[in-house]
Amino acid sequence: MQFPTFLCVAAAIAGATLSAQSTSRPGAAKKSAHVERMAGLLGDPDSRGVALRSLASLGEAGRERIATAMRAEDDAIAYAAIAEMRRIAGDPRDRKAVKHAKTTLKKWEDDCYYLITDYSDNEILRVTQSGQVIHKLTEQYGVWDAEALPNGNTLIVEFALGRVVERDKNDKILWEFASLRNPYAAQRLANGNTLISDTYGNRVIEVTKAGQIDWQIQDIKPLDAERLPNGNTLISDGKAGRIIEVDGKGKVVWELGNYQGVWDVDRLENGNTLITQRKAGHSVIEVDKKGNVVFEIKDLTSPSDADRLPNGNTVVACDGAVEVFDQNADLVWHYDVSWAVEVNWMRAR
Ligand SMILES: [Ca+2]
Ligand SMILES: [Ca+2]
Repeated sequence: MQFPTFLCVAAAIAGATLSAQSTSRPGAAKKSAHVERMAGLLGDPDSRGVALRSLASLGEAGRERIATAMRAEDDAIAYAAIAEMRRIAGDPRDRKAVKHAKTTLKKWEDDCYYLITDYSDNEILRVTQSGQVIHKLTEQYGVWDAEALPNGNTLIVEFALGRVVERDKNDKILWEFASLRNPYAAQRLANGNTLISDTYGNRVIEVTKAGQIDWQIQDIKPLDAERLPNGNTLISDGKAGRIIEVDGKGKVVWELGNYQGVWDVDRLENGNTLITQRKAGHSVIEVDKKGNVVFEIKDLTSPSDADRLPNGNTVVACDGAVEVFDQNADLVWHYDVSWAVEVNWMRAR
């Protein structure tokens, strides 16, 4: 005997509805709406902390949203999410959450990478912490500095050719500024301009996308320069072995002197300054505002660049390797490179 077709359809719909109800807990729809609402608040700095705590309390679905936020374009959202995931991993009250958070953090760490400039082998490499090369630009001659841009491109300082270029992942040049005299460093600024240490041109210049010089400071031998959050510019001046901070008018507002082969310089979040002494110094030092050395990594082989990592470790580009040191200056990571002149840690996105 055959049922009329409409009865079969009705029975199938009823069955589907019943089975859906039987597998989902009451309130699940409400909970998922809550996850969505909290995730939507992550863009608001005032609500971010509360939203993350709330997501952490909403089980695996909430934690997955935190995992997504760890890879956000916006650094502030990403770093808050990473900190929250680390907090969950360290909270022993919920063993299932700890396990999930640790797996998530491990996967994220595996996707973070170092951008390494190898001056001897003419390569710019993207290398993960497990030592896997995930991208490589070859035949990059006379390159001293490279930085990975959020758009996936690479800003490259071609020391030997006297120019700074932006290349895409297929090595195509999308932007360039030439007529430089052996520049050593460049930084892409938030406004889209590029800050260049035109070392043998004895100047630091800020150039626009259209190639206009917007700002400059002269009569120095800059090996590295970076624009600080307060708008000033931090410069290592190789001529005088000094580090200076200049304001928008070029006035020196802070200065430390007498360093041996001063090279790379970074202002740290704690207000201290990280200095790489390439030649006679062979060391990386962290100094406070008055120049007192509060941290030091000694006996390096011709270091050119050092960066402080978000976890407090320090990565250094040396002749022969890229190395990471912990807060006791003990070596915790080593990667062989012919001659690393620049390294930048990039978080997974
Ligand atoms: Ca640096
Ligand atoms: Ca660096």
